[in-house]
Amino acid sequence: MKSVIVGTAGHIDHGKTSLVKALTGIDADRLEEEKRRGITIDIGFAHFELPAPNGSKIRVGFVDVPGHERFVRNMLAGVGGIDLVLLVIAADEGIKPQTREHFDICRLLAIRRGITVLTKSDAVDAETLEVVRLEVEDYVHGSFLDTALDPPQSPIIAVSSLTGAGLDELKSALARVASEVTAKDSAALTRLPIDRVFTMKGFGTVVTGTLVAGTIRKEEELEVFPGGKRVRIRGVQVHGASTEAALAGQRTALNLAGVSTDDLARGITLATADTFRSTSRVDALLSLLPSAKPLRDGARVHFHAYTMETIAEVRLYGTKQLKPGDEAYAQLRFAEPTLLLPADRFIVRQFSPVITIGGGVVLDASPAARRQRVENALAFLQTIREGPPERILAARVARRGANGLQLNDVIGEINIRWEEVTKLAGKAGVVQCDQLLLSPDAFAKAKADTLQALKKFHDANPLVAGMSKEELRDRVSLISEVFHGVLGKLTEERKLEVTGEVVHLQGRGVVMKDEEAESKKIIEQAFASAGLKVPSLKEVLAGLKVDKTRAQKIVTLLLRDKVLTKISEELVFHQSALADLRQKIAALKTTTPKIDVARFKDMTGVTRKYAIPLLEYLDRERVTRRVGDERVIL
Ligand SMILES: Nc1nc2c(ncn2[C@@H]2O[C@H](COP(=O)(O)OP(=O)(O)O)[C@@H](O)[C@H]2O)c(=O)[nH]1
Ligand SMILES: [Mg+2]
Repeated sequence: MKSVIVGTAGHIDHGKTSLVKALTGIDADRLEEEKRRGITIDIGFAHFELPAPNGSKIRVGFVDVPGHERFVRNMLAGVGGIDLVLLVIAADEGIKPQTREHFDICRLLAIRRGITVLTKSDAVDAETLEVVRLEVEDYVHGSFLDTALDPPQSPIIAVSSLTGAGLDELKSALARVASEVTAKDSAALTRLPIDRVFTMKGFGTVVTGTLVAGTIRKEEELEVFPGGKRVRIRGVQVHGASTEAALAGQRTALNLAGVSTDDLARGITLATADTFRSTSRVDALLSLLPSAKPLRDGARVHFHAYTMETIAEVRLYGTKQLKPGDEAYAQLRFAEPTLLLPADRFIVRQFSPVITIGGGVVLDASPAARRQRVENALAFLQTIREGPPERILAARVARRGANGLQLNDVIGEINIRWEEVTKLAGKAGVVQCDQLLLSPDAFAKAKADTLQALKKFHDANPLVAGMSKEELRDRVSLISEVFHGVLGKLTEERKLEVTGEVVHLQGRGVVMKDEEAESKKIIEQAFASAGLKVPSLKEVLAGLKVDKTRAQKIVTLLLRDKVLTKISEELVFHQSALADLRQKIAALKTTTPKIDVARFKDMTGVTRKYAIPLLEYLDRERVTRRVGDERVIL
């Protein structure tokens, strides 16, 4: 069943709460003070089901907001997650200040669909109703509530909650519009902005909110933003009924384990764990309402997004002042960290007196910590604004330069699922080194630097086979993933060769003559095929065509490249034999934590003459530790 969230909007006393009750039978004014004073103070909730035009059912959740100007901040906490709005205007009063302010907010939040409802139709005569209708039609002209759109999207409907007139027409219009709105994505990463926190007898901590993305299942663990605390979901309710899972687009209540209400409040967000980061600054496109005063660079504002609010300092990019009705790229710096993601909408209100002055959309929630040149920042934000996704990813990777962007961080930074990341990375034309994404430019530079460093080394050390990996990485100062990616690529391109720990340019390093190369092969094979029962080095060298000094040089190279390892004056082993041995010993650990010489001899088939030096070698390598006559396997 499709779930949509409908918000009310409009001036106080225009009949919003009465309308919700007339439609659903539920009184959304839940606070004692609200009932006593007869006004809505905080957001309230109701729900019902509507038959969709295609015969299925739609579950409609209502968020009823207060119309009083003093409670606009509560209205903002409710409007963030709605899919469509009922703009409520009383026929006997027409457009009033909070009609305008709420409507401005809906437009700034880019709410796409809605219905204009003229309430209290019973309180005016037909002629007055017609005048108000014309006035309202004019007012919403050119907006998402424009009545003249083709095909018709957003009707104006006159109703009376008192007599019931017009309610059926409203219901069928609501069913049509609700069936047309794009449903929230329940497969996306989960985010639940919290609007209420309370304790319930016998349950403990309960939080509620509109699930704006993803799915929340019982027993799942979520992360609290800001702060990073973990909570376990003990129970899930949707519209007052227990369920196994809540889906995006549903009013959701969660019973939480592992937290007290002191750690929670309206404005926090529960989200998929280990994925996102809170941020204290975002780069955004900021629009100022035509009715606002000019906004200067550095001004402080009240910032609202979903259910959170904080104070923000506005840093305009490339201009000293934002004119009414204009928009500009800006960095918003928050008094408190919060979870925000690209494409999130927000509202800003004047610091004092507090009125709504503008809003916008988050483009980048992980801006560079260092101040960058304005042109670069502007070009980057322009790219993010225009897309497409693969170009955005390419730009995000490029700005990380030589250190690249971890796949893990991409997910949180642009809010996409793991499965989508590699696909997008492929389209973006970025280079993947292990779990890291790097721009083609940065990768090309890393390659060039590496070749350059090697060339320099060979020129300075003509008699040395090559450079150790460690020294080379140090010289080019690349992070490990990039360095290994570069070595892999350059090997593939046959520009260099890696032997053990040594790197040399193709065709450089110590050049072996044919006889030497052959001798090297013979030595290597002699040891490789012997396993642990190695021949003596003398024996092997005696059988070679080359003279003793040259033979010794070859052995030195094999030892330095770690193809052979000397474990005592007489004993040399091939690295594959030693690797095998280490593995065998490690595998033994689960069944036999200790081993003595006799057992070792049994296992390997070597004599005592070999066993003792081998065990001492294993001690040195910290594979084993000698305790008395035995070895503990580490
Ligand atoms: N005559 C008439 N009065 C209404 C109607 N709807 C609401 N009212 C009255 O208008 C007042 C304000 O209604 P309420 O729903 O609380 O307005 P809200 O502040 O927008 O939520 C209450 O006294 C209602 O009884 C209606 O359709 N006709
Ligand atoms: Mg009300």
